Amino acid sequence: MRKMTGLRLAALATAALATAALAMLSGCARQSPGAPGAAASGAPATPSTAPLRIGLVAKSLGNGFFDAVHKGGDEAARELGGVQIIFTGPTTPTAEGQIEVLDALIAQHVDAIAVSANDPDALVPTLRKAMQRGIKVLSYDSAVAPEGRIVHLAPSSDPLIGDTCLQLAAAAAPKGQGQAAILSATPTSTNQNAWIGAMQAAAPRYPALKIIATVYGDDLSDKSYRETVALLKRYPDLAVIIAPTSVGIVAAAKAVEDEHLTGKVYVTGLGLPSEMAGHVHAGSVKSFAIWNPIDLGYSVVQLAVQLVHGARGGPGATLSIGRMGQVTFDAAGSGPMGKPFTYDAANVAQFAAVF
Ligand code: RAM
Repeated sequence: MRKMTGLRLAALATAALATAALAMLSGCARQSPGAPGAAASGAPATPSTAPLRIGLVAKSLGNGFFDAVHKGGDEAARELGGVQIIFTGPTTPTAEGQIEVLDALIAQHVDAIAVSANDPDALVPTLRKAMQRGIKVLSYDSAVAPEGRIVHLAPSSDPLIGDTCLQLAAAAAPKGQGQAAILSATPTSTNQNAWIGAMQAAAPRYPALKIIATVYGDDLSDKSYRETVALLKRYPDLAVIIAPTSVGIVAAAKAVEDEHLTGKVYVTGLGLPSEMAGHVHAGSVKSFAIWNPIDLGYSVVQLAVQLVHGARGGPGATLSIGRMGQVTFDAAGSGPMGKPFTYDAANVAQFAAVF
């Protein structure tokens, strides 16, 4: 458990750094002291034009996935010029924490808000208020319900992600069969719930795999670890744990290794190569998948800037996402970017250097 405490501390330290960055920026007229954990970055505007400000909101701070999203957002801001990214989020992944952060961004009159939602519905009234005040609102990664945003940028299609998770689980399970359990993020997280739904829909195609439980680690390392240990004790015949969360998958792999179950129970799901390489090497993980979160952050900032400049978003629209090409939004105003990519012992080290 010692290393988990370290992980948690690392998360808290990152949040503290973000808060320190806010303290340093609090003298700046553009930065509201009310924005918890906000850090502003991006290219300066020309002296005569105020920069366009985009609030890029994470499910929580201290999560490496969103740090990579931030990196991509900054890249788009540099490329476009005159765009300032205010990267922010609550310290833990709750809708209440995000509402506080969103209210602070509204008070600053930012030009656009892009949010990965901890709850599809709870943020809607606050985001509607933002839109009424002329702020362009988008969700990315984890969707807000259509009435609370103009468009949603999905990393990939939900059915494809669900099927990929089951494919990897079947490949990991000894002889492709046995009991599987899902370790998710928070119970209200839009993206994980959609992916779990997609796994359930795909399950008949993998009849040798039996999904016997779904538990929630809330995208907190220590809770995810404890939930995994409890699963391992409760289901001694468990063959695979599927964690469709970059926080949960690391904690689950660590728990399997600490419980000396490497080689008996395998962990798969969605994770960052930089955080997973050690676990692939240790043997608790054979393979896992993810899309590039840097590209996701880059693309959502590209979209936000176009909406601010008057582009029409919403159902049926096709918008440019810079070096990533274009995205077309479906009837619900949701647009997928690409396909998840699979990592294993052959390629994980190479990508670990990127995200
Ligand atoms: C976690 C978050 C995020 C998800 C990734 C895969 O970092 O829950 O929303 O997309 O995992």
